[in-house]
Amino acid sequence: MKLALVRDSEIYNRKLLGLTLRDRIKVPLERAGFKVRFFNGDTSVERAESYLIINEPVLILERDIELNGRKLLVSDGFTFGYLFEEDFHAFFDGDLQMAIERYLQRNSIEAQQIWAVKLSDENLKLSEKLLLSSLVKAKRTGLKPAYYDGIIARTLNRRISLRISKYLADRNVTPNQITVLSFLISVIGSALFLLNSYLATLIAGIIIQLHSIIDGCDGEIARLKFMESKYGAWLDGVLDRYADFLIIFCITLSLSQTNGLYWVLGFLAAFASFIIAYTGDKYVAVYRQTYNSGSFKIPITRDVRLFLIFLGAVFNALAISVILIAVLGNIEGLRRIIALRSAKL
Ligand code: CDP
Ligand code: MPG
Ligand code: MPG
Ligand code: CA
Ligand code: CA
Repeated sequence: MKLALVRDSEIYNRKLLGLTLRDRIKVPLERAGFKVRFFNGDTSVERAESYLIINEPVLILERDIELNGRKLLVSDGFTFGYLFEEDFHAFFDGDLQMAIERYLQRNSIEAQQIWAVKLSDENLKLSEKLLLSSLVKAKRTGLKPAYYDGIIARTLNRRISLRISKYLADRNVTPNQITVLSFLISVIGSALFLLNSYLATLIAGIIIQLHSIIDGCDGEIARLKFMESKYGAWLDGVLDRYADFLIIFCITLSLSQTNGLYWVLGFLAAFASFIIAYTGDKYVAVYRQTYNSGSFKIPITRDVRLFLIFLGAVFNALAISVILIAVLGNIEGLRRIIALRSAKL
C-alpha cells in the first residue's frame, strides 16, 4: 500500500471550478495509486510500502502523475512534498513533522519536478487560470492525448472553449451531454447550408465554427472534473466523423445545384476528412502513442477544415473551402503513408 499523508488546511475546503481543492489533490493521488489521508497533528500513522508526505497546500496540475523521485518540487523550485520509499516508522515517533526533519538531515534526497501550484487565498485566481490552461491538449501540459491540438484549436478555439468550460464547471453537465450537444449544433449548421441564401450560409458558417469550439468543451470538462471515460472519448471521435460527413454533404448538395460535378469534389472532400482522422486514430491504435508524423505536415486537421468552411461561408466561397479540403486532405493522407514508412519511432 502506498500512503499519501496530506497536511490538512482550511483552503482545501474552497471550491475551484466545480470541485473542492480537497478533491483536486485527492483524485490525482488516488489515480497515482496512493491511499490518501489528510493529517492534522495526528500521532499515529499506518504502515505502508511508501509514504508521500505533502506539507504545504498545493494544487496538482499535472495529469497522469508518476511519482518516482523523493522530493517533489513545483516548477519554480518550491518543495512541497517528500516521498519515502523505506519504512517511515524507523523515523517516526509520533510526530510527523519531526520525523520528516530527521529524515531530511540523514539523507540527501533527489528531486522530481511536478507541475503544481502552491495554494493560498491570494493566488486562487492564478490557480484557476493555470488549472484551465492545463486542460489544453498541448505538449506543455503533459497530457498524452491521441493527438495534440491543431493550429486553429491552439490559437482560436481553446481561448473561447476554456471560457465556456469555466462557465459550465459549476453546472451539472456531463462531458457526454456536451458531446451530443456539439453534434446537434453541427446538424443545425449543416441544415442551414441547404437554404441557399447568403444570410443562411453565413449563419451556418458561424454555427459550424461554434460547433468546432464546443467540441473542445466536452474534453475540457471531462479533464477538469475527473470525468473522462472511454465511451466518451470514443463517442467524441465517432460523432465528429458523422458531423464531418454531414457538413460536407449539405454543402455539396447546395453547390451541386449549379454544377453536378461538385459531387465529385464533395466525395473527395468527405473522404479526405475521414482519412485524416483514420490515419491518426489507426496510428494511435497500432503505435500506442500520441500521433506524430514528423515535422513537416499539411495543417488540415479538423479544427482547420471547419475554419476553412467558416471562412468559405463568410466570403460566400464554399467551393474553395471544399476544394482545399479535398486536395490538401488527400495529399496529407498520402504524405502520412510515405512519412511513416521511414519514421524512427
Ligand atoms: O475533441 P478533441 O479531440 O478536439 O479534444 P477534447 O474534446 O478536448 O478531448 C478529447 C478527450 O476528452 C477524449 O479523448 C477523452 O479523453 C475526453 N472526453 C471524455 O472523456 N468524454 C467525452 N464525452 C468527451 C471527451
Ligand atoms: C465544378 C468543379 C468540380 C470539379 C471537382 C473535381 C475534383 C478536383 C480536384 C480534386 C483533387 C483531389 C486530389 C486527390 C488526390 C488523390 C491522392 O464548377 C466547377 C461552375 O462554374 C460553378 O457554377 O466552376 C464551376
Ligand atoms: C460576401 C461578403 C463577404 C463578407 C465578408 C465579411 C468579412 C467579415 C469578417 C471576416 C472575418 C473572417 C476573418 C478572416 C481572417 C483571415 C485569416 O456575398 C457577399 C452575395 O451577394 C451572396 O450571393 O452577399 C454576397
Ligand atoms: Ca471533443
Ligand atoms: Ca467531437
